[in-house]
Amino acid sequence: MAMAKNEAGSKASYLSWDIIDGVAVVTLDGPGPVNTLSDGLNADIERLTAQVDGDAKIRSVVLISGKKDSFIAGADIEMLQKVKTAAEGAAMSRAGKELLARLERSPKPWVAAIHGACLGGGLEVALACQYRIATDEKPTQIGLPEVQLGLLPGAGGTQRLPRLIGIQAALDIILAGKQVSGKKAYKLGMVDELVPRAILREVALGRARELADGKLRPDRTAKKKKEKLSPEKLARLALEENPVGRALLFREAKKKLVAKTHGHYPAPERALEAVRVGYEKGLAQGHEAESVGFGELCVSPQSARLIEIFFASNALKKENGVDDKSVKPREVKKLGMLGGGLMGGGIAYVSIQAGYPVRLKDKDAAGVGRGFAYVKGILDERVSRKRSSRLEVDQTFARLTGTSDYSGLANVDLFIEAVFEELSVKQKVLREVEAFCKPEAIFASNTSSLPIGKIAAASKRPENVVGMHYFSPVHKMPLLEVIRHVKTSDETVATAVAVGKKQGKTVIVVRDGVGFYTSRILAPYIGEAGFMLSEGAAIDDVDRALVDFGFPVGPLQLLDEVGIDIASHVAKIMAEAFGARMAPPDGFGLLAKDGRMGRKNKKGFYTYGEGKKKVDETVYDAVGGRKRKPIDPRETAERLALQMANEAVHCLGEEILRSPRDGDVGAIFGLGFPPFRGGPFRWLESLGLPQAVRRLEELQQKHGPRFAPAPLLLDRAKAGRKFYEG
Ligand code: 3H9
Repeated sequence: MAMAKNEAGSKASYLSWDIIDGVAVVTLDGPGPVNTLSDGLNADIERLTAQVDGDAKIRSVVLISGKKDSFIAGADIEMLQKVKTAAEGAAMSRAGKELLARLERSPKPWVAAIHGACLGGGLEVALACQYRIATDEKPTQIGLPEVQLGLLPGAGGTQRLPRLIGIQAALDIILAGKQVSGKKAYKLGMVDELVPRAILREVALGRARELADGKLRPDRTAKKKKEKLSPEKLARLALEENPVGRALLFREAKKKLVAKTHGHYPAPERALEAVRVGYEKGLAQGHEAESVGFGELCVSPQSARLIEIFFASNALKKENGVDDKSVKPREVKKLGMLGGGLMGGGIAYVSIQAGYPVRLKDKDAAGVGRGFAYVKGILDERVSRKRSSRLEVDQTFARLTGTSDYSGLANVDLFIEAVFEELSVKQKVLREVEAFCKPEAIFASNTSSLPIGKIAAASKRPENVVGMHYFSPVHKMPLLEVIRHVKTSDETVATAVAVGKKQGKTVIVVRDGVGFYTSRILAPYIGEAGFMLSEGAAIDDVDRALVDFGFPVGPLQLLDEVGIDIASHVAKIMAEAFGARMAPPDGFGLLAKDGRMGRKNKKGFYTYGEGKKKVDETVYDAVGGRKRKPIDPRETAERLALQMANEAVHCLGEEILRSPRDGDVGAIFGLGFPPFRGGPFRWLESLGLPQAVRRLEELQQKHGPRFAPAPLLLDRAKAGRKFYEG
């Protein structure tokens, strides 16, 4: 396709354009690493629309990004953080919509040429265009993630998306804050065409011309949509086409939502409401419900907390994990995985997925085989869920080799051990590795509680020894806790952090100590659940109270998942280290003794036979008998959460943690602390530190010294200071 030469051009600060053959090709390229909808870009688009409308030479428009991998990543989140009132937020939403309505109604067709992140307000811009083309490449992610920030799509997304792809399909995206690939977006009808990046601009230019000439009329009728749908989806669509069916659909969606959010997350509920109003009362009212909802959510505490977490995890992505920013990680070309159990297999998987060749060692061929089978199982699931092609997973799997002796491990740069949680076993493995490995090789221990310094005591090169505490299941859990003992070198820490980030983890670095950070704050929380049982509470009542507080599962259910045997092993280590503060309640310690291990042997706090999971009443025989007493759920949740948060403050005071931010991220990403509460430190701040001290002291009076407020909490409360300052 021959291109006419640039006829006119302009450069504003956020975009520039060339007019080619009557098409204004607009390149979005604002300051900063990604394009965002900021006051600056909005003003430039406004000027551009006026120019397009008034310039007879322009017949259509292409919007394309000048950034490497982002089209538009949504509204500028920092700008949203500055919104002071709901009215201001709603006005911002209305102004954005007015602008987009001008594109939508323009007689000159607008084409969105999408490569990279096309999220939130970015997708809303694309939805207002008359035609959308996306690349079929990895960086292209299209979606409406607003609810993950405690917001709703405020620039028309709740109205335009359902009308484009159907209500249920749109709700799947809006209510979960989902992002999909270019290919999936095409399948869903969110974009009209899918092309390789190399020809994106050219194809977009061609389509813009065809649209202007009336030669291209995208057919998005229901009939056209139906051609692509499975019988099941057709039935769903039929439901959407009449008011009774729609009412049913909205009712079901609301029920499902509330069951999931327990009413803690107003954003998806407001988004659902806006979609419903748009169908039941018409577009104008739907848009208005969206704007009002957006404004209110902008100033909600839930959104403030979720946005803080977004920025906290972004900041962690850029850090090397040590105070000296100039420290560089060592190059890791090959990884050695010692132990092929659940953890070892999981770590091997995330490592080969990150591109590392991994040699997996276990004590015999059967152990190696188990590790391989575990990795293969996860890869096969990716294929069946259409996340990867067979070719891709075969190539990934080829990076894994195995051995039952130490052959093929001499050139390994980083060893990660995940053998039995026993100091002597870990030290033995360390000594064996050091007998043959390169002097600069790093030895990382995946332990959840054993002090790294004690493991490193067996080492000739303790500066190369570090902890890498992964969470189970490794391929799903987002956190990695890197632990440095007194002699670990900065370079070793930075290397462990860099590897963890490459494995896709959010990484916090903590100082060595029994239980480090996450296991340490989990112990008194779980222990308190045990005390509740000893006082006569029912298992399911305690679990429900914490789920209602916002945890994904209750503490006793969590124990069943982790393994009661493993937890009681860790609890013993904790009680030895911290004394009375972490001593388990009477009877609780006996539970592991009669082979009660949790889900893995179908014998825990619950029974896991056929049918519905049920409380195993025989547990009560060890903790005061089967007659149980009702509890106050709010008080219960507060009591357990305060145990966790108070211990987190101990960790900050003892400099186990480097910052409250790391403590909040660690508790949310590692233990499921409710994200909308912002983590233990933000939660304590939201209670007010003097009030938190008062509550702890009341609980101390009632239940004993384990509730004594941490010294740092007392200091901060007394001084009228917070954890996050400045
Ligand atoms: C919205 O759109 C509301 C509308 O519906 C209504 C309007 C009326 N704002 O993550 P990275 C920064 S709500 C400000 O490291 P990656 C980020 O902080 C918004 N800044 O890169 C970082 O800055 P720095 C809905 C943003 O490649 C840098 O860009 N949109 C924004 O791993 C690089 O980011 C979202 O929720 C933003 N919107 O991932 C999308 N986006 O270098 C949020 C990015 O100074 N963004 N930054 O630390 C993301 O999910 C990822 O950043 C993205 C890139 C996938 C885009």
